[in-house]
Amino acid sequence: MDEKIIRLKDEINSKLKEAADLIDLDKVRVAYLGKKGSITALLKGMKDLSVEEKKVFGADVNKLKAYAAEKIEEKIAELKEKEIQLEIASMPQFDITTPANLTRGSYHPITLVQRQCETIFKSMGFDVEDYSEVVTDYECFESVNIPKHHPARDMQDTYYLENGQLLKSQTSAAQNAILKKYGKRLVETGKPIKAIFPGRCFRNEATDACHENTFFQMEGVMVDKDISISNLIFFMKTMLSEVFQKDIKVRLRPGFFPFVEPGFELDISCLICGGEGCPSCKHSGWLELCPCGMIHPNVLREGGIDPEKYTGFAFGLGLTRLAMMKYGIKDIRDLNSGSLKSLSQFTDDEE
Ligand code: FA5
Repeated sequence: MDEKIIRLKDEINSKLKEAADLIDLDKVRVAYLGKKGSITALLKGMKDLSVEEKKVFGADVNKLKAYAAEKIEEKIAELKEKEIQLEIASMPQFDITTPANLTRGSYHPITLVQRQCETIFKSMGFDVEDYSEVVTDYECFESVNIPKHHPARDMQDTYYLENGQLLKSQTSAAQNAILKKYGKRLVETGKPIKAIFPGRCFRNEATDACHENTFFQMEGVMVDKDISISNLIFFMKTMLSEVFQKDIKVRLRPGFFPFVEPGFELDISCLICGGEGCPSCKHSGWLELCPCGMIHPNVLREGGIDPEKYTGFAFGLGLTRLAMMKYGIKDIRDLNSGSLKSLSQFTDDEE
């Protein structure tokens, strides 16, 4: 074999040995097999040889070319494997014998009472509706008999968007839409309107143990012929006895809301202090829980329902306060705290 070929073969072997990574290796490939590489140059230089010499020398150069290509491929595979092994070695090591953490997430106490109330009302034939959190002034106030500049607006200062919309301060904001949605069916089929609509409410107010700026309410309406205060009291009593599964002291007193006439405040005896008075009930022994009343004729009319033919009741249950009373949570602010330590203690009665 030609000496040049033998030398080149040795050279290639030692360069391949030295190549530490894929970049080095590519340099070797270009140096020997590239367009201007040494082996390519040998092949090009054969033009001056005799036919006999070409046969022998050409075969040897081609053997060397195949040898170099094969060795480069082998080295690529070796370096790639090395890189993989290095990456594996730099990865964190896991002990697969460590026992798995099987802790499950839990429902928020407000979700639990909301679901419970939904189940109770569904069993009494109520539809459950969802409603947006961003509403118009008309939905939140005007449609429920609170015209612009009405003093009742002072009780519910909320957060306004630049486009004039607002974060709903009460679930009553959905009343008008619900009356319109089911009113036609009531007139045509005589099927009463019975709906509840839970939702998050917002108020720009100072917080304390029983007031939050973000809290949940659950509105309910029922409209039919001859609906009276007795129907309202029946549904309120049923709901409370189902939620608490025990006798609780309740009081009904007159309350003013422009969208009901007459209107009531339904309070429950504070279950945190047993009615003695504590920060959770503002030291009164009673907690305002579920204002309610007979829907004002103006509200029915605005919802497309004839108040001469139909009457109805509405209530606005304070779901967040209900969760406080049901689970013995002394400070409403704990519910928005995001503290898993306190929030994960609660479970569904049916679980
Ligand atoms: C209303 O929001 C009326 N829309 C309720 C209503 C509906 C009356 C239908 C008549 C007919 P009020 O502002 O009182 O009313 O709120 C209702 C309930 O929401 C309160 O009794 C209380 O339980 C809860 N609530 C009100 N403000 C807060 C607050 N800042 N933090 C926590 N809960 C609150």
